[in-house]
Amino acid sequence: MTNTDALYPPIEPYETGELLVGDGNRIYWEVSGNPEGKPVVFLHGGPGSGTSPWQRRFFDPELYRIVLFDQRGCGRSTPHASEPDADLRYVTTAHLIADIDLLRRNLGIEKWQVFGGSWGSALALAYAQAHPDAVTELVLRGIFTLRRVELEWFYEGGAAALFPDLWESFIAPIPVLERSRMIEAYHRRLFDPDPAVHVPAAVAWATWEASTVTLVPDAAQIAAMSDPRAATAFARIENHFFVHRGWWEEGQLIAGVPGIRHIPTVIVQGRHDVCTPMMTAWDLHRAWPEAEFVVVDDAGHSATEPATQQALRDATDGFARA
Ligand code: STX
Repeated sequence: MTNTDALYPPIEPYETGELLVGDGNRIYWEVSGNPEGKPVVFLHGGPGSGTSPWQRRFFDPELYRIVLFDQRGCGRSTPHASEPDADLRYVTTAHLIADIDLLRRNLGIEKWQVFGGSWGSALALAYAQAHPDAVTELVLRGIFTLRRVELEWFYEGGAAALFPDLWESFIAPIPVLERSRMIEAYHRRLFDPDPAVHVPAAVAWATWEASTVTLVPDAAQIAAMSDPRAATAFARIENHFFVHRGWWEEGQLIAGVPGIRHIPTVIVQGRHDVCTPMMTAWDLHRAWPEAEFVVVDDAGHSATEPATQQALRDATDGFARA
């Protein structure tokens, strides 16, 4: 699915499990690498995309104890948000932050590195701001903070300037009179219990995102993300978080930098990121000049591109060897 030449070789987990987090939710988790190594947790994007095995490979397996988990409702976690009558009442930012910290304590980890891209960068900032003493370092990629301007850019027409052809497919499931509020219009369809309504909407939503996150379209990534089950969970969970603006005050994550600025941090941003454009990484950099700021000139949004992978690997190698 992905060019992973810049990454470490494929590895399998030495331990996997399901964490009971309450509210009927079970969280799939796995640990790979060195059981005695430096702990790191990988926070996936979306929200709602789930983890993939290649994401273990950002970390030197001799030096890191690598924890991946699927956030509530997606990946191998249950109940899955693709179920026709899924109820996402217990899927909120506060729940995800509590799950991360419960997982940390269950694994017997006192402090860990937090690595997150895209939505994972927002969740990493929020987790670090809630639990600064549990975080040794942060590696943040494709910075996303769910501000109004970011959502309007990607889901309400800004990015149509660059992808007018793909935008037509994104707006197709929504009647013309509802197109001035796409996130809300999608919400009504994505949460309709009838698969004949929610599946095509979910596939259109996920296809828009999958088709615009790389410099060059990646057919395998688009196919994987437009699988009906994966697309339904991804689109529903993303849309649910966006309708609720992440349960944050506007600008809260960047305003919260003073509480975490002592944490060693690397920010990696693709220059041509259309999904989470560089304006947000720049605002974070301005608020947090001590954090190392790496702009990858030949990359878009996704962590599947080689130059971004190299920059992320440099960051994790640097922290492991410091
Ligand atoms: N969503 C950003 C995000 O986290 C606003 C994200 N978008 N696409 C992805 O993640 C994939 C890399 C899973 C395609």
